[in-house]
Amino acid sequence: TGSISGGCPFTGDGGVRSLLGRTNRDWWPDALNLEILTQQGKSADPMDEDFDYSEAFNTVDYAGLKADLTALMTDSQPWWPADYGNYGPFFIRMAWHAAGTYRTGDGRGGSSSGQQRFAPLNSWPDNGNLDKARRLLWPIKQKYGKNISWADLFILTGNVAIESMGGPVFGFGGGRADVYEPETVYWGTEELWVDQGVETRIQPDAGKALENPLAAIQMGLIYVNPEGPGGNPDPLQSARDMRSTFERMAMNDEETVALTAGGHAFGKAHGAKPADTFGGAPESENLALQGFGWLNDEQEIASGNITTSGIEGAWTPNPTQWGGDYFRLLFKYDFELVESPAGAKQWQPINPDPEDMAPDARDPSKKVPTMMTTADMALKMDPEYRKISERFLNDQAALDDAFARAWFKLCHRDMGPKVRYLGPEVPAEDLIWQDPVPAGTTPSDSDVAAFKSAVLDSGLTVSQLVKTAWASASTFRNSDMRGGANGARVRLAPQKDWEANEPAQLAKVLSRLDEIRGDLSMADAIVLAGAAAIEKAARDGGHKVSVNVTTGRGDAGDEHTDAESFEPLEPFADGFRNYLRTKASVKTEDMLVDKANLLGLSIPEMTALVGGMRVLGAVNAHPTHGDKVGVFTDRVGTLTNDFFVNLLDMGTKWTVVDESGDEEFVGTDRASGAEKYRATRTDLVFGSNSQLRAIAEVFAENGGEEKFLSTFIRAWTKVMDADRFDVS
Ligand code: HEB
Repeated sequence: TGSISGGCPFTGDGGVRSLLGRTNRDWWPDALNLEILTQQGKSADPMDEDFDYSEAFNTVDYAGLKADLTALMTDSQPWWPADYGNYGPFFIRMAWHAAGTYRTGDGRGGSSSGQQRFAPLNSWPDNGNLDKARRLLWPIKQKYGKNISWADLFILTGNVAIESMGGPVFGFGGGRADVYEPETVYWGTEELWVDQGVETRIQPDAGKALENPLAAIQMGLIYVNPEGPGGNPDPLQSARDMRSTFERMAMNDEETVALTAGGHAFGKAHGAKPADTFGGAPESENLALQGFGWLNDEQEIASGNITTSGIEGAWTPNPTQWGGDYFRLLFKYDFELVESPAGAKQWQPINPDPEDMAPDARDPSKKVPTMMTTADMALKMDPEYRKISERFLNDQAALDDAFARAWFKLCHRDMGPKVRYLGPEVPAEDLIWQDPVPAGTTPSDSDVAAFKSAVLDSGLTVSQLVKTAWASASTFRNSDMRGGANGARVRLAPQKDWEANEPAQLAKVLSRLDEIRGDLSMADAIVLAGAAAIEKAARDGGHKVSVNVTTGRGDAGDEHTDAESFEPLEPFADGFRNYLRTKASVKTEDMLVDKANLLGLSIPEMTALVGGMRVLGAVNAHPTHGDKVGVFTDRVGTLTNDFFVNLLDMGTKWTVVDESGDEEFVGTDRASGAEKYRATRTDLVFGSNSQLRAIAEVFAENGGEEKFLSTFIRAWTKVMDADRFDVS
């Protein structure tokens, strides 16, 4: 395989599904419904509108915070006593699970907004008992208040835990602002979860591969099942699953081995008893438990009978000390398959030497056997993983470096460009996965004006200029803050060759812009050319507008670009340009909404952009109907509200022309029967869906053209500048 993209993000087996699969409402139909209070644009966020988390973070007493966190590690609480008197390992698992939901397919998940506080993640079986880890942190969160977000605190606490146990750390960047409601993310369609016997998603024999963008093999897991696929203790199959899931997390083999072995240098697994003493998950709302779930039996907790995963035991004899014991034991011993007291399958060293036994978590004078999970055994049994593991076994410094870097990447992968990182521990080194862009220079107003007029004399059409600017900027996704116009990576592989970007035409436009750009960066030239085209198009419609985009972008080169890592950003559908590569398992209009969400657009903004780009002729050529699909105007290239006026006109009758695909429509004159327009689902949904139709009406009615224009320009500018974290 090798590629991290792995095809269309929305292909699954089943038939057409909703964009979100199952949601909190399906899993907890009885949970308190607060959604009605967030209607009519009311926000769930308690912070003032002008609250700026970066400003707040920059005032935090960082050294004091770290000292408090270090002290917390060994401040054992009676309601959840620390194993070995040290919460460090527990907090590392908390941080890892906060970050580990990240997936490259749509950039969603990850640690950047503190989602572990909310359903479904707070209740995923794999996050078992992490409710207690978060609660242990509350006094520190309370003390530092709005100056440290939960999202930052989860990761920083993981870092401090590693440091406090002698582990290597590469750095920390703050800047993850909390949100106050669960994010709607596609987690899958399955009704059951991993603890209810749901099928595993990777089954090569049954022709089943991991559906994109999902990155876990069963509903309710962060990644793989520790006991092996579907509970089958086969290390090689486990390796196969680790490879696919960690690849979706942007991790290669070396990073996967370093992370897993490095993580399991610390702590233990918990499987003291069968899980029948468990209560429901936190979201099941047992009010007396105040947000706690799972294990809450005080007696069991006090006596150390803790069950989380069901697997029991530590990986090493020194579970609160960084070192090379994990690999030493993995290679020193043969392992036999055993069952934990909770009934989980795990691997135990055969005839361990006494010094290779682990201390009991509550009674250091007692020695207990160490263990490996089936997933750990994969690091020894899979030939590729084994090569890496053997290297780390013999070179501790290499493991230190690989673990520190991979951990840093894991925890920062979804934060976007490095300029977004805050605090005194941001590493100076630029890392390729940060998609670095060399600094640009800001052109003078007169240079901008001169370039804009040169663009209009360049022979390039409004449609070409708008499409090129869109191709450049619209890769942005606010899920992991990647993509966007800065760097002008639309000139580079793989973007320049994406079908959605119409490569031959794109190349022509880019080379013409290159000829006339003078001292401007290509990145600025592309965006300014789009702005010039829109201003002209509005002028031609009798409106004087200015499209005020930022400038000062830099140009990235191939040396700044991990081309493969950009593959998941390729659009398989882009309703804004009426582009659909292949019909997917979700409705085409769902994919438009998904893209609008990743671009941070509101419903009116999405609507205005679609209608505007249609009349500007900024649509992709349709395989059979050319470049007229959705272009409901006879003034192509003029910025008008024609799309909406003509869409809502009862004089046109619409019929579907590809019954099977339900994707293509023809609009005929109701009286004469003559063909007037061609359309796709993403065109007609604006007349068919009642909410979108209500917006279309606002844009089509008397006086609505101004409203349309201002909304279009606001939305356009938002997309063009979406990645300008370097300017405020
Ligand atoms: Fe881990 C723990 C699995 C990766 C870190 N883990 C754990 C457990 C399990 C696991 C089952 C137990 C839980 C309980 O408590 O019971 N992992 C796993 C798997 C994987 C992993 C399957 C994939 C392959 N880890 C990982 C990583 C990291 C980690 C990557 C980081 C880096 N873990 C961890 C820790 C711990 C764990 C630290 C401990 C915790 C405590 O102690 O509490």
